[in-house]
Amino acid sequence: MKALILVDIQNDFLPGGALAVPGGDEIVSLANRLMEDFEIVVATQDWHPPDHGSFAANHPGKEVFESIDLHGLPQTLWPVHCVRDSTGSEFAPGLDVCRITRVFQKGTRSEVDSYSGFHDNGHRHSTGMADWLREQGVTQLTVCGLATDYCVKFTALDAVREGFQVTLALSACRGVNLIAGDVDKAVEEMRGAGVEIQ
Ligand code: VGL
Ligand code: ZN
Repeated sequence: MKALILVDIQNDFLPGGALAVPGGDEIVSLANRLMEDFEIVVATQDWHPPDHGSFAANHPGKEVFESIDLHGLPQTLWPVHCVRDSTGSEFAPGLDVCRITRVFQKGTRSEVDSYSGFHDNGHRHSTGMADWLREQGVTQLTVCGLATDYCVKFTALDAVREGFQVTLALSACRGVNLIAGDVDKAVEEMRGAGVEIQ
């Protein structure tokens, strides 16, 4: 059984959003088309409390995109984004949400960020997504969404670690490219880990 994972296709990651990913809106129609090929579609949502440790605003004197140590883990500081239950955290307009079988929310604990849809960045807490997928008999996963160099990458890498056969639908992904070349590096990292790049 195969499943599609839609990673963080949320308002704040679209142009005009708090943490806009260039071209993020372009993948909505592509994701809708992909969903037609899958019986099981799971979606992740970045879902932060207002006091989340990844927000620069919660670290007086620190700037957006600076890197800090957050309880022992390196953390890039982001603009306030995807605050739970806010407009910014809602799925992108036009996304065919009625085709989504299950939603998994991540980044819900203030003290640790979660780029992957499976685990937090410290690999201490699971979202339950891997077990749920296995319960459905899923062995193959296709991943698409935002952002290629953060949440898509870490979700795909964790999926491999969890034992799934993983394909990246690259045309239905967009990245942040904080540093030029980040997206290409992320794709090569995924390929090196055994992700099939499509
Ligand atoms: C993401 C940075 C911070 C993502 C989420 O969805 O890729 N990036 N939070
Ligand atoms: Zn986030």
